[in-house]
Amino acid sequence: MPGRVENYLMSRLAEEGALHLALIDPDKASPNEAEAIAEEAAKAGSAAVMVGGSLGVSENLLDQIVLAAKKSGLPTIIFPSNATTLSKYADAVWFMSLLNSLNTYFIVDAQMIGAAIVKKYGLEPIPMGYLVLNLDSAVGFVGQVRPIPPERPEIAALYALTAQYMGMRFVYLEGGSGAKKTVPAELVSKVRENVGITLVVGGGIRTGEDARRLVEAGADILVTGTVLEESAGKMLSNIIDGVREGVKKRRGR
Ligand code: 1GP
Repeated sequence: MPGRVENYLMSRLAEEGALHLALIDPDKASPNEAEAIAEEAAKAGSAAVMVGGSLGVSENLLDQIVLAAKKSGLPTIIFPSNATTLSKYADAVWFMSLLNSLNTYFIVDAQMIGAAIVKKYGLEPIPMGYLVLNLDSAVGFVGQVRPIPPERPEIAALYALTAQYMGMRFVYLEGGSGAKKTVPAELVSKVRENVGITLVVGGGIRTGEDARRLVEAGADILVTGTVLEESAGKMLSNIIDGVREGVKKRRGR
């Protein structure tokens, strides 16, 4: 059953057509920087703050970043890289399975171990299929990913459909944090044509134009991390304008 944060996201999505989430990596931002980014995100119109990263994340660091980000008033959602990268101060957790990992640990075992902690902390689990498209990223390496051939977007679409058929309500197309290029818009369109669940896209989004293109192609939620760290949140209004522009273009078609 959807909980409070998921319902909030879905009602904003219905109203606004597409959303932006600000990602903070505890290995890269200090609590003060996290507080500043989250405040900018709230002002600019982001829907929530995601906290997580593939390397160098401890529960203690997560706690500090979540507490700092919460001052913005935005909901905080953990973006876990492992069974114990969770914080009791967060509102929710993407309860996600790395669908195209070669290792069952990242598909279901880490989740089994983490489930006890999610329950104990009372975190709202939001079920998500996670698809990491390539190996050129920390998450691809750590998650032992089997990359999707770029010329076969239908494979990504079928993984996304699998997530939907398994009852996951969100699917995330991950291009890798700091990627030089975003997930291709054609891939997003291909997945969009095939699934009805909420489509999240992230990795390498740096400009309003990137955001517009991906939303126009059918992304429901965009995630940006690196560009916010680099600009201390200053690029946010640009990106959110791009999200809104993408919604207009999509609706005008
Ligand atoms: C990483 O998709 C997210 O998991 C965000 O990527 O840091 O490139 O914005 P960036």
